[in-house]
Amino acid sequence: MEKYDHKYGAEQIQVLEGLEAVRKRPGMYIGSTSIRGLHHLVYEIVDNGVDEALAGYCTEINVIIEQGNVICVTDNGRGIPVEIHPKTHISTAETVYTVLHAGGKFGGDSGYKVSGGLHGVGASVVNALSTWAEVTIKRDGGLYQMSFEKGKTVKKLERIGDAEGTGTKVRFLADDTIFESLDYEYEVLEKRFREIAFLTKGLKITIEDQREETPKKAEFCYEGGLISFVEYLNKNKEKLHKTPIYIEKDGEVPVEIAIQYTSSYSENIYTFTNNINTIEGGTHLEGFKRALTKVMNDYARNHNILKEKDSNLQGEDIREGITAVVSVKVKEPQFEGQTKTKLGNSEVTGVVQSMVNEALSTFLEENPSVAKAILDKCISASRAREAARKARELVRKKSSLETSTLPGKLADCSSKNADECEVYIVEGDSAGGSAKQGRDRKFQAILPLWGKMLNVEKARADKIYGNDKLNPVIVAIGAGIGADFDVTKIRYGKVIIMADADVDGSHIRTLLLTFFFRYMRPLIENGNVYLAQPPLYKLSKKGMEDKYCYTDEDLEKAYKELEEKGITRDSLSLQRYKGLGEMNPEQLWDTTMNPETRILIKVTMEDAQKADEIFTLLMGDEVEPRREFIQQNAKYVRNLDI
Ligand code: 0R9
Repeated sequence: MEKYDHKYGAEQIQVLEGLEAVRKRPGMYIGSTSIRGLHHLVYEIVDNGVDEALAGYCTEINVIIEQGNVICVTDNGRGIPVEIHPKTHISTAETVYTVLHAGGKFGGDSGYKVSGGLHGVGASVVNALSTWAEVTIKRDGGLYQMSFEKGKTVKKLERIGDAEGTGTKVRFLADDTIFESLDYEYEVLEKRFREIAFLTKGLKITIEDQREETPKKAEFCYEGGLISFVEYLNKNKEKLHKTPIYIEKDGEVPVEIAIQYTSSYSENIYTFTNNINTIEGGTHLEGFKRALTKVMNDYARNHNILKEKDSNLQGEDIREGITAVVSVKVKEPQFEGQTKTKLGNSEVTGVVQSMVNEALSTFLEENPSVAKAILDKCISASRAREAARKARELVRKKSSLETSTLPGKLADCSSKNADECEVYIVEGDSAGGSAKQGRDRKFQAILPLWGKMLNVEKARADKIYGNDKLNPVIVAIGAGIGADFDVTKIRYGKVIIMADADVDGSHIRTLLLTFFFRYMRPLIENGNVYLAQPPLYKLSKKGMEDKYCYTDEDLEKAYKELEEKGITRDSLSLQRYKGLGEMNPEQLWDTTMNPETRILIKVTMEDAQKADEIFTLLMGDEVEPRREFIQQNAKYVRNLDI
């Protein structure tokens, strides 16, 4: 029997059953028990502080990753209420931490907003999934504290001293029997807090990682809110107008939008609902796009930029080069889609649409030079689209004439079942040769690429079709390109980029990923793109099976394991692979192509924003930020081929 059992009444038993359910099925509450779910715990607690900021009482939130992966979050809000709650007969603070979904309901008419959605599952879920948690509250001149183990109260809320000011501090250690790992990724948390700071004008968020000798730290506070967000996203791009366009409307569904056009060819619209990144878009995005298309066409007509004979600009013409952030607050958000990141509330479309219609047309009338710069760009995008259509027709006609002309360099596989087929896109002819010999020709195809690739960041669609480097890739995959791309037609379930672990290899990887990202995005979204990981080292010794190592850590581990078996470092011979070309076909099969033993890294879209940033940085016009990035990251580049 647990020693606290005797204290619980009927209500408390229900509470315990609730939290037990969370521990039994954590995935239902936080999505997964992977690192993603682990990070959700932190977001959950931080969100409570953000809600207090939105209510107007909190100006600062501090997050610390302490040694041992303990998380400490502090806010300077009013402090969670400490008085006995009339319904549960325990303190409100303890109620919030032990009753599922207690958050907002117990806040009364305090103005406390429930964020809901992806997070918003409540502090009690974090508590249930933590080995221990401790909450300290400063309120009414007192310092209060309570603590928990696996969601159960081990120390009830009590006043432990006096305090100046108000606020809440939460420390917790996630349960390592529930989560796959407790190793928080500083960069992921940092990025999310930057995002929250952009979305919550004026709120200061700090993060500190104390796990290593030299702690990492960052501080975010943006008085400009979404304007600062768009400026940040565009920092390496050439802007068409100096300040972002900003529109805002309060009401049932508060909407806030910032827009800035750049000379780039990509479209970057980020949408948020209650501060949650709605990666899959939804009704707010729909409303925004509709209004944007209408306002721009109306303006162009009214100012004779589009003549009577001209057809309307299409949405995609109008969105070329746009960077926008759309943020809405919805009382009862409905999230749909594969990852529950698509806003479903239908009433939001009209709200966003009419406010953008009104505010944006006023803006354009008042800022004719900005309007002209944007519309010039839209018109040239429209012309390029027309040229691209013609080029595409040509490619299509050609390929239907030259019946199933697969690229000459492609060594295709014999199976026609896309689900089991894979194509290795290999850099260089010599590696291509080894791959062709080493592969299992039943299901593995090889497409060698050579020479300098086209930089797709700097080219519009009409230059991509018919490009002699990219065309073989398009034809081999067999599902079209751009708006015509049909992921159900792909000829291979896995498109695997195999390149050396050196600078040239990384160049070709980035170029191909840029290409897929811009022109075959569903291929990435559908999880069909992979990176092969060739080994960096081979350890060998007479009479011992060769051991391949894929990272420096791998190598260290292998040395240690072998030492435990009495094999000394000196007795081993170490080969460092400089490139794929150095491996014979059999080695290439064993290490990089055999599905039983190889390591493949799946390319995900989760971070489209980050990908776009890096692509733009590495491929775009601005030289200085690129140099900075390379200098900053040079230390991470292993095995530079010098
Ligand atoms: C460090 C992370 N911060 C929090 O978890 C946190 C929750 C919280 C809060 C209130 C203020 N600050 C907070 N920080 C609060 C106070 C009052 C009303 N509503 C909210 C008030 O003073 O009247 N609460 C979150 C839920 C609750 N409080 C409540 F349900 F207990 F009211």
